[in-house]
Amino acid sequence: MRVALLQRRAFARAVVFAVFVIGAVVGSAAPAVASGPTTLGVSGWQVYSNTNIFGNPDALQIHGDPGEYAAAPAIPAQNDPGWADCGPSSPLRSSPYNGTHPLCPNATTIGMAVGSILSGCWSQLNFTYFQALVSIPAGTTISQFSVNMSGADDGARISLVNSQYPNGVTPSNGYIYQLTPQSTGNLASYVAAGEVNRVVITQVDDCAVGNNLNSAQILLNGTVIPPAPADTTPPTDNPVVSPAANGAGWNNSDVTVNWNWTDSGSGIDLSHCTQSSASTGEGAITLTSTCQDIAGNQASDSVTVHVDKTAPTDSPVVSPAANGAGWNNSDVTVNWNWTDSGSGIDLSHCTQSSTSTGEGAITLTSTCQDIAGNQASDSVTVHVDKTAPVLAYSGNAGTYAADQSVSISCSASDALSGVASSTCAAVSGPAWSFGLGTHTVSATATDNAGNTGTGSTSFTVTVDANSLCALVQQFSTKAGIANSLCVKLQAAAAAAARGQAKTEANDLNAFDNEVAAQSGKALTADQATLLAQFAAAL
Ligand SMILES: [Ca+2]
Ligand SMILES: [Ca+2]
Ligand SMILES: [Ca+2]
Ligand SMILES: [Ca+2]
Repeated sequence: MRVALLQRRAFARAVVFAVFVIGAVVGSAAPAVASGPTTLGVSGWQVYSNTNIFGNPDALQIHGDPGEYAAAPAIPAQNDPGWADCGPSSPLRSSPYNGTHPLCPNATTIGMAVGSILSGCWSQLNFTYFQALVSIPAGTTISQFSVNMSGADDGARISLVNSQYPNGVTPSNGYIYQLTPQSTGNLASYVAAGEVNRVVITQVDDCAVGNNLNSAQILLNGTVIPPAPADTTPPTDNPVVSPAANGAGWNNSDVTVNWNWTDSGSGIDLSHCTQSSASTGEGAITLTSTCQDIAGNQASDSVTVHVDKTAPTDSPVVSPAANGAGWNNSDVTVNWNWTDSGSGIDLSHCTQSSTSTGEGAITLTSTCQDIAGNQASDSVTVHVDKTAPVLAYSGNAGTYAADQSVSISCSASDALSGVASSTCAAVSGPAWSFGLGTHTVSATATDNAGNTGTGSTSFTVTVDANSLCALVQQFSTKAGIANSLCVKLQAAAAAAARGQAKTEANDLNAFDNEVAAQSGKALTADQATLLAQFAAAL
């Protein structure tokens, strides 16, 4: 009686404890979610044998009490290599009893009945794990789900992993132990249709001599789920490249392939399927995905993408080349010489050459696109001056009397490249010094672009009696001589005005004689010669 009372109190406590273990992390990847199975079925059980012995943290002497699982190691991941198929050749466990007996000789029901590796009861614990994969087609109504067990020595709990509980859940009504039925409660709310649900049993042994889980079967809506039909067909895929290649088959950014694996039988095993792959780098890149269904059939697929992320580059050549001062004096053509090491340049989207028009600083621009759609642009500024410098003479009176002064200035200007060199020179001096008659001066100027301009101007030097008289007055060192010579010139002019050519000739002859007489005296010899020449022109 006293034991019975203790057990009732412990049962109440265990229920409270169980509430807290809902959602316990079981350390496993979620099984397949997408592209779910089409046939209801359950895989054979697998076993994970753990021969470690743990201290029992649970003071209650109830076989399989939920408090004992606080000592249990984490549930092994679904693909942990320690899992072994149940069946006649399942692993043996070294133990003092039934040491040669397979751990779980029946893949459908487990059928574990081996000796305990513990010594005594209550103080030591040993845990054994079993897992099965339940494929439930989409659209299946799930009103009841349970794991029905028998001969559980000493207890067991159920954990479920699916898309709803990717980290696993251990429902409070998923425990069986002394004083409870050998079947879980209804776990329907923890199960998902349209995918593979992983069912894990953690079996605990807390007392020698036996260590048993005679039978474990999974029920859906009151019926034992049948073994999954043989699935010998590997998954198939429907790869979608994103972003899609352009019409020429090229991408200009990294590419992602979503493989879209589906499996018509047991469903794909997400933990063994590459869902998407992303390219890195450039060039022809082959992306590969492998995928396995729950039955272990494997498929693989590859997609080759062509990625070019690098824009074309150019090597512009200016023709004709600018001179040393950076100027051209004719229209300039730039050959851009675009190249592309990836997809190649798209000629229909590349300016191959550009030619300037007009003058000044002219910026020529070219854009170029490669086949993958990467665009580049470049500019070259050329300096064009086609206009020659302008030469201008100023201050030219046109006609100068012999005693006047000539002062003509010359300027060269260039509005674009500027004057580089010029022969432009001022013309200045006494009119007599240029000699009688018409004189033409000219000059050239070259700009920095190499254009040459020319300019010229003309003036005429004349003489009459008055201007020759003025010249005599400038030359003669003696005023009396100058006066005498001027009287002769004025007399000649008066005679000419009267039409008396003979008298005029006599007067000029007298002028010449006096000039000759004064050569080397009041006049220099050169002055005398020049005055005689000018008088002859009257
Ligand atoms: Ca036992
Ligand atoms: Ca398949
Ligand atoms: Ca490129
Ligand atoms: Ca110019």
